[in-house]
Amino acid sequence: MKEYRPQEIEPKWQKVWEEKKVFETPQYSQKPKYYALVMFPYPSGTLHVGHVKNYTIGDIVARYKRMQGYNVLHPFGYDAFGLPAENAAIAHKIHPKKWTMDNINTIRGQIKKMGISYDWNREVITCNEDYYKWTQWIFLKLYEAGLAYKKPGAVNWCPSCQTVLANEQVKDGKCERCGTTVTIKHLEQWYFKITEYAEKLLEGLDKLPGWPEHVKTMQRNWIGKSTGAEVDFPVEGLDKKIRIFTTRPDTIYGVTFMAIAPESPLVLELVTDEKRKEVEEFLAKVALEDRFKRTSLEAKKEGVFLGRYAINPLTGERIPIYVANYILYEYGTGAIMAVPAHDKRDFDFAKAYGLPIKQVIKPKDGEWNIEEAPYEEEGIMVNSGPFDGLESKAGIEAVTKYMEEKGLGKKSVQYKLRDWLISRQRYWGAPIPIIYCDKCGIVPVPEKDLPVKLPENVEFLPTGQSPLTLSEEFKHTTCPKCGGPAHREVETMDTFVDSSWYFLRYVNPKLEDRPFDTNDVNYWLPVDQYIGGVEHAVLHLLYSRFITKVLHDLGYVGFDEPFQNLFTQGMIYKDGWKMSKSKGNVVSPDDMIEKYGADTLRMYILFMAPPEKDAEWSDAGIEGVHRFVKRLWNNYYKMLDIINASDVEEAEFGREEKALRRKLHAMIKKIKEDIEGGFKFNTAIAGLMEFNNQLSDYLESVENPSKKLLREIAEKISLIISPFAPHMAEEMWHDLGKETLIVEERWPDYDEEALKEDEITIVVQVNGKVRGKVTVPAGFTEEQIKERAVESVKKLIEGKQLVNTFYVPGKLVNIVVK
Ligand code: ANZ
Ligand code: ZN
Repeated sequence: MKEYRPQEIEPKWQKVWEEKKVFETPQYSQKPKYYALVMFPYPSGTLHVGHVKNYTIGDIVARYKRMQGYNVLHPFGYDAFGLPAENAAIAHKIHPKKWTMDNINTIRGQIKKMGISYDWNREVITCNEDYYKWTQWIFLKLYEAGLAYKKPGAVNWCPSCQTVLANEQVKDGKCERCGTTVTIKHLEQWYFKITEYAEKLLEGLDKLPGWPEHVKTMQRNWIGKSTGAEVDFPVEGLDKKIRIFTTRPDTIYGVTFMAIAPESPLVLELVTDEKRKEVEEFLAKVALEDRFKRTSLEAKKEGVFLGRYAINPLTGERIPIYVANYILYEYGTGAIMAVPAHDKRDFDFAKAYGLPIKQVIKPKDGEWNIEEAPYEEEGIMVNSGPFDGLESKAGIEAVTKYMEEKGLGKKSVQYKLRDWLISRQRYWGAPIPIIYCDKCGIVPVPEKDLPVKLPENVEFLPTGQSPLTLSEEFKHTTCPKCGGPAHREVETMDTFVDSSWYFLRYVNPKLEDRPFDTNDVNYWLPVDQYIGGVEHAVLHLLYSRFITKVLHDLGYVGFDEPFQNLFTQGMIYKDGWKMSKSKGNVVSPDDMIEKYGADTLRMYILFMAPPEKDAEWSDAGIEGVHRFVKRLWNNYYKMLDIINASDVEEAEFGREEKALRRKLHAMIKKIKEDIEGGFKFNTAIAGLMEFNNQLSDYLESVENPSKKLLREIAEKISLIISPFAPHMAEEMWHDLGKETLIVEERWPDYDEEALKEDEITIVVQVNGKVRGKVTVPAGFTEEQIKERAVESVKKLIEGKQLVNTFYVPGKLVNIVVK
């Protein structure tokens, strides 16, 4: 019998697929389209099995859909700009481009050995000029639309990465990439106005039933929409007003102080002379503190009285004004009306500074001791003059309406989302296509002058400034408007800009005069299935949606959501840790392929856990799957031996054959449902394992196996496993005598008829007299048949004692009663 040698058959079939160009996707086809996309990697080294999981899942989807008659687009590329390349340049004196391209070559080789069905003609590399030219074009389009602008301000600075970070790249006050505590710097930087799309980005989520709920929730929370009111509190004795934002206008009768953010210019405008020194000292102290810690819910509440009072516009009460550390300057209006009875932070502050706590909302039922804890829920308004008795919701409306009528305030919607800071003080990114001219000011680079190329010979030094700053050749240019001397923007774009549109470029990767063709992208997009890590929930996935919506509104694409369905896969751990070079716990796909073959590795990755769950790598686990793969192979070639033996007679289907055929079709049904019902590849493979055992039993126990049945099983098995273990499937199919490639065949459907169990009808006698009939599955045991027979005559024998039952196989049951 033929031995299983993955090291021979895998490269062989990979070559055939390549030569026959089977994975090259026609731009248009009669078949329905299907765009299967995996998040492209950052080429920072070699891939480990965790990365490969992503591509394996994508490949199952792509191959399965292809075998269901779809025109499948399944491309691959590299998110090739970014810091690690530049850090490697500084550390090893190797140019970022060389470092990146070397890594890409390694990764490409690794993936090809996995047998992933990519259309390699569509490979996209974001650091290539023919790509970043169009990233710059997108910048210009946003600039023209007023959606890219430059402003000074406090920005997040990573001292280790030596560059600014977008808010989305700061996790719990730390750099998302390197974990260093983020500090604040004051810089003039470029932003994309993603806030203008806050509402559209929220609304769009409701049209994405194919996204996991938790990812949508993360995006909703990140956008952070709050509805409430802005109210003006006049300052006593000054011709000034403090504007606040509140989500709880129903609590306005409970305001006992006001609080302003330390960064607000209002603080120094309002403070009295007596209090000035104390306040200035407080501001100096806060300025040194970590902004993220300072405003966290748990942080100690601190502040200083400004010596000044405001007037509550509804009650006319005098309200002391404080500067307080827990107020964010960038949110709402940077000032609040404080209601300690109903807000925890205000409560803590009031307790610390001995300020009154006045209850104005009470629970619908029961009492609440407001001195002990704030009551933060909605309830019934009390101590609120004409509004007493209203429920919070109605109260919010009534108070807001009243204020609007009196010109005291107005309804307001606020978002937590901030504009996307896209400048980076680094070399290895797409240069921002902007020129500064002393005469003309900010001048965008004309489209015809794109790309603004990165100069090759620059020095890489960890200075905190872009190396482009030091490149005279790059910096000096002429103004496109007036022709006078001018200089270029020396900062580059966040790499998340590169990855916010790569899925469009795959459609027309070689187009020279446009980033993509509108008709072509309208045909291929939205992406039918996107697969990647959940860590991008509010980064890449939000930015891509934003850029798509902008391109849609500018008329370049006809759809406004890029990804119809999203699947987030779990990670692979080793020895309880995320795989990383520094932990030394990386499992390399190359080693596994050498040892077991790519088909085993693919099967193991899919079998180890539900693909959305994190899973722990186990050497014993892959061993086990490898043994299964070999058993399956052996059964297959045992079947082929029987099928091809001339001295074996064709036998009729007996009971065993019918039962095995039923199991075959039940398995096809199960695997189909597992795949289509949501990526249940692990149970699909378990189903295959179970069937393989049943097949073994049959082959071992039956003397004269049916050739016809074995031929059907062999055919179906190879087709079924083709998306999972494509090389082995191809080899089996070929050895079965087929002249086509299995990848171009249809995935099998199950035979509804075969699923039906055979039935037999049994006569039921009581004390020897015929009393009826029962129909039971042919596979029933004697015990089961007798049980059914007794059940069918239950009424007749009620109250009598059952003495015995006799069974004449396939014919009758006689029940003896007294
Ligand atoms: C009075 C009040 C009474 C409030 C009450 C809450 C409960 P979200 O849901 O996050 O939008 N706030 C407003 N601007 C702030 C800022 N810049 N820094 C810190 N806190 C700020 O929260 C809105 C609420 O957070 C606002 O409603 C305000 O406090 C506070 F029983 O106003 B509230
Ligand atoms: Zn000029």
